[in-house]
Amino acid sequence: MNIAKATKQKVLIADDERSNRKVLADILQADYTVILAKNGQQVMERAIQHRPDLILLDIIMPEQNGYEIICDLKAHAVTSSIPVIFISALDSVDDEEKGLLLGASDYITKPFRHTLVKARIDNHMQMVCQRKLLEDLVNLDGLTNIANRRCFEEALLTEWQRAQRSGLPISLAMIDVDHFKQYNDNYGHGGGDSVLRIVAKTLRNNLNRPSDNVARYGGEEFVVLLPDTDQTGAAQLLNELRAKIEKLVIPHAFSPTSQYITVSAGGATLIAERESDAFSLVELADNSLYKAKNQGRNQVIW
Ligand code: GH3
Ligand code: MG
Ligand code: MG
Ligand code: MG
Repeated sequence: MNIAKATKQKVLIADDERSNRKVLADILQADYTVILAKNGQQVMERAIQHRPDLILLDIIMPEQNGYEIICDLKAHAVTSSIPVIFISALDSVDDEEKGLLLGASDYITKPFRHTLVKARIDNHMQMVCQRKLLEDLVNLDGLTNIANRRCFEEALLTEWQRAQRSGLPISLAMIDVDHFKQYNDNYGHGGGDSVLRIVAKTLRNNLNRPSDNVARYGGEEFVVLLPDTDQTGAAQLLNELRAKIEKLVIPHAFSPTSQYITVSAGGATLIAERESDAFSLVELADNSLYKAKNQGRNQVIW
């Protein structure tokens, strides 16, 4: 399968010896963005900062050895799924077995033939690329490129469990484009699709925290999930989002309530009780949305 690469994939090379780092960098830098690290601390810092697609890890290093470093990588949420290949002078099967059992994707012994190392790394990068593509296909909405409903429901369950543990409030809002059927009927389905893309982008670009989530729930309906956010903060954010969309001033001459594209939003905030159901939050938000529609649209009801 030929997968188009929009940007170069990133490889992190970790070795305490400068000459070893250089050999690998020389082999790889034509095809990949190369990041270098010379000890465990730099590996963790740079892996978290740059999110490389692959890590090439030496084993014999002062301070922390490669076996210890891979354990740290696998234990950290941000780096746990980055594949690691050991490249080591340790050439016994016991060392190789230990490396693979600790979660390495491959084990290459030094000295190595450059073309073979390059070919193996290319194969791994191809797999990384295919996995990302599959993850996107599973999690993203094809029209708007934001999270889809499946991905949202997974995030909701995770955040709900977190909220049950923390006792902090969790907020959710359903957002629905007003009089969108009239828009489609008069401006065409393609025009409608463009509106959905712009609305999605506006919602995504105006969330405040990394933990805030937006997804396309279905049709012309979006959902925003705001962990650790109380009703006052959430309603205020939603009203800002509503105003941002109104200020796009996308003409909608056939809307009975405004000359422009507007959205209505309904929200709910809960403290997640032990035995409670995450989807009660969706239901409550839906009820609020119904009220926002009935009370004239282009408004937020909590
Ligand atoms: P309200 O203000 O009460 O929400 O009215 P509405 O017209 O927005 O609601 P209604 O549910 O009657 O119509 C929603 C429309 O959204 C109808 C449907 O064709 C359109 N729609 C749903 N998904 C898509 C899509 O992916 N692209 C386009 N262009 N339109 C879509
Ligand atoms: Mg070394
Ligand atoms: Mg709708
Ligand atoms: Mg609608």
